[in-house]
Amino acid sequence: MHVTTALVLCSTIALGLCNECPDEEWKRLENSCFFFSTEERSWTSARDFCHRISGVDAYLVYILSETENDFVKDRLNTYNYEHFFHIGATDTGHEGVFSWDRTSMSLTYTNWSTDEPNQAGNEDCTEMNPGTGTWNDIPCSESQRFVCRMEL
Ligand SMILES: *[C@@H]1O[C@H](CO)[C@@H](O)[C@H](O)[C@H]1NC(C)=O
Ligand SMILES: [Ca+2]
Ligand SMILES: [Ca+2]
Repeated sequence: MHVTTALVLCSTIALGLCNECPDEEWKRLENSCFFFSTEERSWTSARDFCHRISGVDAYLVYILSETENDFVKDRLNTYNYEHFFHIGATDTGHEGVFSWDRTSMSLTYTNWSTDEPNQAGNEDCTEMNPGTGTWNDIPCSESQRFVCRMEL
């Protein structure tokens, strides 16, 4: 196909067919890209980092299905279970009601660890256990690795 024709098709048929993730640090699942940090930040700082990263419209990861949860968990496994990762669920707005960092997305799918979320002390942010793929509410100030997500 002629290059110009391909460009026109890519810009007019915005189906994500021609788009790619920003760089090789992002891993793709269908039309979403996921960034797995190696540095540690508080949940709030990680959220701000995701929003700014590469100038793209990214968020702390939101997880909408078991397939997506498996995808994220499998990549966290490459860190040998040493590191728990922030995910985008928070109940800072309304204690006990979790929603995703991405605007107005409440949790349709959840995979809480047994007896979580438990609001032990003051826990309004969420991490994923890389061994099990299950979730736990934690203090937002806790510093650890994190996952960002964007749509193509
Ligand atoms: C929880 O996550 C693990 C790992 O992704 C998965 O194997 C399991 O099926 C999930 N449980 C539910 C209820 O989705
Ligand atoms: Ca809470
Ligand atoms: Ca907890």
